[in-house]
Amino acid sequence: MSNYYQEKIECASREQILAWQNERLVKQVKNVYDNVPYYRKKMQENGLTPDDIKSVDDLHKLPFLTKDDLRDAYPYDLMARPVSDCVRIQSTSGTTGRRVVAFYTQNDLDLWEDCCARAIMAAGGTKEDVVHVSYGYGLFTGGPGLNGGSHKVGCLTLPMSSGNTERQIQFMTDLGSTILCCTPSYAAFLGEAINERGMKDKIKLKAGIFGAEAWTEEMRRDIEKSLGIKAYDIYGLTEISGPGVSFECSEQQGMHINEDHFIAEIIDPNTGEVLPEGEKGELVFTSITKEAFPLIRYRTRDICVLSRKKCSCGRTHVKMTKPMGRSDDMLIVKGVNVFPSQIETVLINQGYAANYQIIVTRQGNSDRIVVQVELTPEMAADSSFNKTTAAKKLVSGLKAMLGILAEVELVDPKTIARSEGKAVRVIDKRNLYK
Ligand code: DLL
Repeated sequence: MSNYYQEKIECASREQILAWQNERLVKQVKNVYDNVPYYRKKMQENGLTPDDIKSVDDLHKLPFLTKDDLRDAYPYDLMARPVSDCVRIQSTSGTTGRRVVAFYTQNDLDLWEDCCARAIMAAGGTKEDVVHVSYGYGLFTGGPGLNGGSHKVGCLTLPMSSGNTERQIQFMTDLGSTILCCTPSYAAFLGEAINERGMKDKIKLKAGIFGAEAWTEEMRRDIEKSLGIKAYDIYGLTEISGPGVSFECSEQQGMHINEDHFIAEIIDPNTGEVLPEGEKGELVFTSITKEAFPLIRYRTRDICVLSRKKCSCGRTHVKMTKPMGRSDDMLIVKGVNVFPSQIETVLINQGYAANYQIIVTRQGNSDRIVVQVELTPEMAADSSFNKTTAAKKLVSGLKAMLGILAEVELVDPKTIARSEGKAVRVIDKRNLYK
């Protein structure tokens, strides 16, 4: 068995974890102040210098970073190291306007892979395992992260990437894959495909590490049943490194956050006030060991609860619940981050008004997104207006903007209900957050 499991770190006392965090935070704040003009300016605007931050207790004084900051600073202005020190970028699944690019030094990659290795070990992985990675490879962090973690544990690693179900099943049976890493929706799909082909007896899977999108306990049970495995949740985001920011252990009750690398806070999304442990709010991370792209108090927009209740696995790092929703309007559809504003941009560019509704459903295990768009009164009155051609043009504009296929339904003017308050743009029927 690999001795990769970092017991001294993962089961350290609270005092030890705090000591690491205090020391690393002070160093990191000085680092960004000295090397990231964008953040230095933010600190100065708040009347702060690095001397004001002496321990984690002072963290709340520091300004937040948001996705808007990342966009303003795109691509290089939040880097704390020169490009020559960096060896990799990864990027979110968003599109041009919203794309987030994160940078890594070799050491950053090493620590990120450590986090993913911890997740694999927590799911029972050892060097005897055959790890089947069906997260996408490339800019998305899923494939590269779990791939690196699997190497660290010493597992035979199958860099499958997503898609091509026949090949997935063939490799899985021929090579005896024991741990599957992919999105929960793809795991459910593979489960169905394997059962449809009567191949369940031929697979040796024992565990799965699934994340990157919201999934329910019901979905977990379905996947566990259809693949005959134990299914573990894994959470992360590109900005903070990728998968492995937190992961589930054998208790399957919340995900341990790698507190030696990331300080987690829960805030009230409306006021920014830090909430006590156990309260529901927006998760905020400070990366205290990142070299190239260290983010201080980054607002994830994910809503969850933190808990320091003793865990039966022995790990002492704080646990987060599954995300219970988002404090912004981002949707994750077919694994891709979608903002209603992107859809609106396409509509406006093609001459429509902002009267639309986005309906997301799940059929079997695939997401379906339908955009209902009102014709303008001029379009409706114009006898030469061709609805089929117009809808096709919208579909292709949306494909270019979102990178996924969205269906379009053109409806008559004034048929989409107007709301008296905030417009209800999104109807998400998937009920993923419970
Ligand atoms: O999804 C990183 C990742 C890859 C995580 C593979 C786990 C496995 P992004 O594309 O930047 O990164 O998307 C990050 O996805 O803020 C959450 O809203 C959502 N998310 C990630 N993991 C989970 C999860 C990757 N386990 C955004 N449950 C995050 C629910 C999740 N939502």
